Amino acid sequence: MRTFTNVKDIGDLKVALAEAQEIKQNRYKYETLGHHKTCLLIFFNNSLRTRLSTQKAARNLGMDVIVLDINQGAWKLETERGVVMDGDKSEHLLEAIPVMANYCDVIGVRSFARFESREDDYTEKILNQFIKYSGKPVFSMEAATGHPLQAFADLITIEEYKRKDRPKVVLTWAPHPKALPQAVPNSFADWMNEADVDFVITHPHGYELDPKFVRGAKVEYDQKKAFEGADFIYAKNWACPGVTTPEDYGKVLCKDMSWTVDTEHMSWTNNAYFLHCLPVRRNMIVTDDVIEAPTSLVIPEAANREISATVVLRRLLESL
Ligand code: AN0
Ligand code: CP
Repeated sequence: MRTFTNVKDIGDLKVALAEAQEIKQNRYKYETLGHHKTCLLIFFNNSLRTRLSTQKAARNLGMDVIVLDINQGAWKLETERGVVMDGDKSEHLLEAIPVMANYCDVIGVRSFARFESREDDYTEKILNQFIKYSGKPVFSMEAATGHPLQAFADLITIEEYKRKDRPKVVLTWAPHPKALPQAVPNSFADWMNEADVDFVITHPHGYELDPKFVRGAKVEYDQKKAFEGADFIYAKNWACPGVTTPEDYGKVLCKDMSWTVDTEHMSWTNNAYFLHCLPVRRNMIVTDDVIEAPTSLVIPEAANREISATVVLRRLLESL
């Protein structure tokens, strides 16, 4: 595996899940694989889980790790070609990428959607420049349209907790005060569509996700109907994806608090487990009671980020 940006990169999910369990039994099983190899983690945006779990994963494999918060301490970067750089940006991404690549063997990039141009975000303009100009294996740590390390950890968690062979998994939109990217719901849909689950997406009108990720999944606009019989509820806010109304791309169209996942919502389900990628705003996305209930899996889900990252880094190391 030379890049990790979507579900196709990981191949057969059953094989990947078996590898995840193998790593979970002994996370140091491949501790010599990364000897004298350096993993560079580049953050254009904030992170708690990805920052820590990916470093831990790299160390599980014996790698050295460099973490760079590129907006703090490095030169301010221009990302557009052709710009006369007479402003506050001192360095161009087109030099910075090959320079950084000199010092490492594998590169992780976190670069959120900027909501300036749907096309730039949905063509993954920043991540693809790293893939093109670094000459190194590149993996997404949440880019403009996907967060595959999260979706892989989510699938591992569902596999561990499912009570039937083919559980019903519901992705529900929930309210949030600020515009958030579609990366998490996009990747969750990308993975659930390939997994052995009955997958349903529910959101208010106008929040339709990109068809590239929704594919054949069922979309149910009535949240209560969607929740009926659910075994897992996956809550997430996202801003308008601009599929039906391109002019609304990145806007907050709805703040309807009746979408907040509370105990009444959970009573419509088949005693479902609750999932969220975190960070979560309590009593916007989910109530205190639901996130603190024994059926809340948010902490084991976050713990599985170390496992998904270890599997992915192992595959990337094997490509060197
Ligand atoms: C980010 C998002 O919604 O994409 C990161 C989630 C893992 N969340 C926030 O910015 C709050
Ligand atoms: N879930 C997740 O990616 O969290 P961070 O943004 O804290 O890394």
